[in-house]
Amino acid sequence: MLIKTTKASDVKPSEITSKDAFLNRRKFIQTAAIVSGASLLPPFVSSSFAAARTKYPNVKKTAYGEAEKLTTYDGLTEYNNFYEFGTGKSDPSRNAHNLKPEPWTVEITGHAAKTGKFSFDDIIKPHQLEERNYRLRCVEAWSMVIPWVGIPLADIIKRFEPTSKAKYVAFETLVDPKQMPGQKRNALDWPYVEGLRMDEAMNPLTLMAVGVYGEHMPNQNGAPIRLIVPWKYGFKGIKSIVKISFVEKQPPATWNIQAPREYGFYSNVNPNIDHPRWSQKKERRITGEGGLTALFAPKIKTQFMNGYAEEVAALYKGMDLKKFF
Ligand SMILES: Nc1nc2c(c(=O)[nH]1)N[C@H]1C(S)=C(S)[C@@H](COP(=O)(O)O)O[C@H]1N2
Ligand SMILES: [Mo]
Repeated sequence: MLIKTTKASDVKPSEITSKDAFLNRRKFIQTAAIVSGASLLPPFVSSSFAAARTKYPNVKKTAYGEAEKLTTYDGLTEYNNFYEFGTGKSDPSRNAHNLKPEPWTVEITGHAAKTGKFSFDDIIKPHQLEERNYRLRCVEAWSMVIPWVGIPLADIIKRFEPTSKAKYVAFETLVDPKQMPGQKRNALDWPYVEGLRMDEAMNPLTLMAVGVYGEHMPNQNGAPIRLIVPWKYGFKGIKSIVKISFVEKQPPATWNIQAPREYGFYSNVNPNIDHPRWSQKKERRITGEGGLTALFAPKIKTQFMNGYAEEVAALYKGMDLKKFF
């Protein structure tokens, strides 16, 4: 999805090479740690590779995706898109230790009875956390299955009592180049922004995710709180959210304003509508096993609405999906 820096398409061989180099280096460092003792290692090693992992005490299991083969924890934390930490797939896992997800504040603004600044705990405390396995289909034609921990966005939204003027919900990611070193360059216009129509935001599938595998969200996956809209391309799932606004007009969305011919506002997963530079008919599932990368996994068919059409197709009834892509 690199637009400003190169004309490159989805997954570049150079990224795979650097990923392999990274994994080999990591193995070397782990071995070195066992041999020599961690205290001899440079400080970045402990902070980026031994990030503290914290379990949530009370997560309700659900039936969502229970039959799916999950992407491993290593897979979903070592192959990421999070341009705030660099544009390479392994940049987030290397650089996201700079992010401080605690304390965290989310500002709620716009057309709602209750607005203001809320701590992460204020946002999540009143709710039961759920585990849901969702398919994540990146627009670059790779996919994962991730056991998210989260809360239906609808339940959170209701507490702020949006008014009838609130037709859309807009989201913003943190801007702080000290914590997000990728923001020192203008690979994208910061902040990363996204938006949903109100009925999409209120759909029971839409999740505010705060973790994976029963644990707090890894920094590179968007700690401490990020959006998951499983029937849309992965880039709609904006990470490390600091602002939620209830607005009247369709809000800007980062990839849509960056390259409007390539990425629509809706961005529903649709194998029948190719990206101008590549097909969307198939995808490579990244399981994380055997050091699999997007280049080497076998291709599988991409499902209409990522397989969630039964739950969400009604949202787009009467709309020309070629026009509103
Ligand atoms: N703020 C922000 N959110 C983001 C991105 C990003 O670069 N910045 N990348 C998006 C893309 S393209 C994808 S595919 C998903 C990847 O989520 P994951 O790393 O948790 O798998 O995050 C999305 N959210
Ligand atoms: Mo993506």
